[in-house]
Amino acid sequence: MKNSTLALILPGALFVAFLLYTISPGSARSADPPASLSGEVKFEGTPPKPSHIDMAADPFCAKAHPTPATTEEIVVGGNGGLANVVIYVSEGLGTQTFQPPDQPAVFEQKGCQYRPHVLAMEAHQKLDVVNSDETTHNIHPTPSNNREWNMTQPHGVPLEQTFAREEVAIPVKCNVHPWMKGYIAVFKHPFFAVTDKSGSFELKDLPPGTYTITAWQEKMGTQNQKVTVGASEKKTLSFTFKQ
Ligand SMILES: [Cu+2]
Repeated sequence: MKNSTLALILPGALFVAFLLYTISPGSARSADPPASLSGEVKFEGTPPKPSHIDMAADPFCAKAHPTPATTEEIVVGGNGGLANVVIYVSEGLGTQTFQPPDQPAVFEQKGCQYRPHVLAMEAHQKLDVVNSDETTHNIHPTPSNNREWNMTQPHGVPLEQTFAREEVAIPVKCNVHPWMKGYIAVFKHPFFAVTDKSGSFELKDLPPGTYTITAWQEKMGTQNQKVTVGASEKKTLSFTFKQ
């Protein structure tokens, strides 16, 4: 008799516990341990030869490069890794919102070139524009989804700006030195990376879900891949650009 009562009560209690678990506020989903995506971006074929930049118009810039600087539209590393590719979540985050980091993003003018050549940052994050050169630069982003600004920056003078909206990617130029070209990609979430010469990237702390991952390259455009990641899952993804 006792055993059969228990046999009735126990499944019932488990069922109630299950109901409480599934309808509890702050669903278990948001507490799921995050996933990560890593991989490589490769350039297939023979990379175009970068051309020399003639900086003779500004003696400071010319002197900064005993070996002439080269164009940076397509930068390929020794193992075929493609640099300056922005990898980011373009779809799948729904209505989630993210607080931008307190740390500013830094865009430096050094040797009359932008460092990094491609910067990725968050909307409303502070942008520190640094002029490390002993010459005057002019920094002029030409966005299509943000406010345009255009400022002269003498050596060592701080300059702080921000972008309000997502945009991949904003071309940046210098009206003093026409060879200076760079890009700033702006996101409303923290799930982005920029490849170095190894072509490798990692997107960390992704909430489990299904995403479109986009790879953007300034000359070769964009590529998309769909991916689903579960809790704690570490997946790899690769992109290949050819020209
Ligand atoms: Cu300049």
